Amino acid sequence: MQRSAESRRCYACGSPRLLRHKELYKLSLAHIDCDAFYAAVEKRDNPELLDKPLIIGGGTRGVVSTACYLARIHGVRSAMPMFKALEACPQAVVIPPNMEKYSKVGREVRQLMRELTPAVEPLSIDEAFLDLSGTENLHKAPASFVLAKFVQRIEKEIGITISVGLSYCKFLAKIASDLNKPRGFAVIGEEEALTFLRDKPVSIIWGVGKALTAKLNSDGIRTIEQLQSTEENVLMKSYGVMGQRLYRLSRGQDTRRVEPEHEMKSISAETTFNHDLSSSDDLVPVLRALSEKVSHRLKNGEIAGHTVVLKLKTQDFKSRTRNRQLSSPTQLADRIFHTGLSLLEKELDGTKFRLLGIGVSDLSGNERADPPDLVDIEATRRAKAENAMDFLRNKFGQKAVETGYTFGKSGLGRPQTPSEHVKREEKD
Ligand code: DCP
Ligand code: MG
Repeated sequence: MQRSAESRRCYACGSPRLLRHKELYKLSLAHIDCDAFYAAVEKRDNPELLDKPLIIGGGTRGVVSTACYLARIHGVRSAMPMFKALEACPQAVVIPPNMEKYSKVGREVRQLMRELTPAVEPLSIDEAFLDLSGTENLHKAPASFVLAKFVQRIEKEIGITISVGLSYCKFLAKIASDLNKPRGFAVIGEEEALTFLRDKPVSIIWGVGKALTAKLNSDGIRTIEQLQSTEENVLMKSYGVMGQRLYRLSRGQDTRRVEPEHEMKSISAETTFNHDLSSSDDLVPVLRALSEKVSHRLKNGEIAGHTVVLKLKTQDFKSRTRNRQLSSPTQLADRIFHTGLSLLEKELDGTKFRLLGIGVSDLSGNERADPPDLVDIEATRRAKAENAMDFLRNKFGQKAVETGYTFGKSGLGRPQTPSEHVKREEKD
């Protein structure tokens, strides 16, 4: 970006990469994608890897998850079988993926994105659309400047690089972010959209996968220019609803809005019984199994809930919901279960129940979850035991360890698979 033709560096962000564009002050829809994401995180954490070709992959799937740009020079690509990748680049360092670490970094990047605008729509672990329209007053700068600064911030604070595509619609912003990777910053304006798209293959159109590309090709349509010169009704006759999309996108017309991520409000699991149940003997093992399910979801998502919610439905379809706030957020099956149990015990008066559910709400990250309980030594001991069980389950599978509550029960009150489900309620 530059103010005058003589500038050697952008006056706003200091970058030596100058960029000029007629619509630079007007465009505000961005797509951001991290470069060689998993590999970049590993290089950040081990500088010895910086100048080495790096492949993240292997493990049980035996394929490449990603490769750094050095390894890509040798032809290594995502989803390639590992043996082929090593044939292409025998000197590559191979590291198995550490998903927990990458999810954390992905979350940190999204968090910083949300400081630019609330309109952030994540598409995957390392990419998102951002709508920066209307944020000029807040930032005292147009979107393009804000994004250029953001690139620097991510490099400095997170230690990885990103590529930015800036346009007026989702379709072209996503294409743009891929144009100059890595550390790319590409702009596609409204005026140039038609010419930009003209010679591109039809396969770059959003929703045109292998099958449709093959069909279009066999109908003699290879480039977007050919779609641009075809009438809408003709395309619709041949390709149905997709024909309309082909017509519009080939002309750079895309009105899809950036839909901010709906944050989760609660996580719960519930089950409807085949036969209505009323006794503690039948209900408690179900409660335990459901608590473990909820806990598993929380641990996987690195989230915690501050309030435990018990849900019951009586034989005559009346709902009962009981809540209890905890002293600290939890992810532990043990805490969810014991809190749920004390709520459940008050309801056991002979009433027959057709449904039991347990969950947590007031969700947050897991940073402050489950501090050691100095008062209840037993609870701390059980928490330690649960962590040990998690370790074994991660190593040997979910069914490797069962607790006394669920082990060897008749199965009568156990969740009945068809109706059992885990719910993620979305915030509106
Ligand atoms: N990924 C994977 N298997 C694939 C594709 C991707 O496991 N077939 C993982 C690894 C990537 C991450 O998802 O690091 C993000 O996917 P991208 O397609 O954005 O690829 P990269 O970020 O690795 O590279 P690029 O710079 O091309 O975006
Ligand atoms: Mg990426």
